[in-house]
Amino acid sequence: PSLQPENNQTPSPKPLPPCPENPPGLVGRLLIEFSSQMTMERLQKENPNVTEGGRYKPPDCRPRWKVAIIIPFRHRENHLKYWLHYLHPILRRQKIDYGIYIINQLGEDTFNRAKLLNVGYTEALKDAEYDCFIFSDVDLIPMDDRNLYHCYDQPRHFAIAMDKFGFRLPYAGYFGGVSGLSKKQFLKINGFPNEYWGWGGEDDDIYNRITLNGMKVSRPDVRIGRYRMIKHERDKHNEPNPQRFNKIQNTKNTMKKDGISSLTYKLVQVKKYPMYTNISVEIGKPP
Ligand code: UDH
Repeated sequence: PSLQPENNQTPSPKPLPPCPENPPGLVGRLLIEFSSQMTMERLQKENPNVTEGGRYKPPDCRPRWKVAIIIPFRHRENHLKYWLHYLHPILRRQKIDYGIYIINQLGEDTFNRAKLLNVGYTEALKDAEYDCFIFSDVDLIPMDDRNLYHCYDQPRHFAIAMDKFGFRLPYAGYFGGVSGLSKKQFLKINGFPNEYWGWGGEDDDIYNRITLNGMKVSRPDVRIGRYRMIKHERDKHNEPNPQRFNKIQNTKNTMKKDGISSLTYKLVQVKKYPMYTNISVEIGKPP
């Protein structure tokens, strides 16, 4: 009898092995600086394996999570170039299956970070079956690639040691900058609040949602969770919100009705660029 397969199709490839928990290509502490000239052309040359819309998956192993990285955004083009320049190679070394979503608030009304993050969650899920969501400010770059951008058993706070806070947590319940929740964890807290207009408080509200729902925050080692922030002045139309102190006292009452379940917005444009997907939205203004 012939040993050849009966049809002449090539045999199906072997299933990939699961990705290692500690990817061997990591380099550890990184040098991060923001003085060299950055262009999108340079980014594309540096990242030939990133596919349209800023998607990537490791060719040689099967990652446990499918990660949408969501960035709240308005008028920070220069920061975005640095973020992409540093993060694409880091995420590739980390063997992450990911897509990058920039959620751009149109118009000049008051900025609303948490509402944009809710929009990002919703829109990313229209694009692919993500089960993990990492929410990152555009100006925060990890200084160590062992800070792995996937999800964990508990909601994750990644940016625990920022240069601007002297590489320490500013307070025990800090959940700002870069955080990550699985789809299940995100839905358990009804997503993020939509009613924090202007700067501040929304991250504390999210922290409250997590603890009030019986979860706790997981964090990397303080030597690994270090970040550089690109220095900038306060943006226009993102003044500190004077209501934030009152509002974070009321999370227990507000979280059930204000969240992903009550999110409304107007999607204006989805555009896939080589290094990221841009989602432009109108999210309204404070009442
Ligand atoms: N963001 C924008 N555009 C804006 C406002 C905010 O893209 O107009 C996004 C961006 O991803 C940013 C994040 O929202 O990283 C958080 O906003 P932020 O950078 O204003 O918050 P942060 O606490 O800075 O980092 C507060 C102002 C500090 C002024 C210091 C002056 N020396």
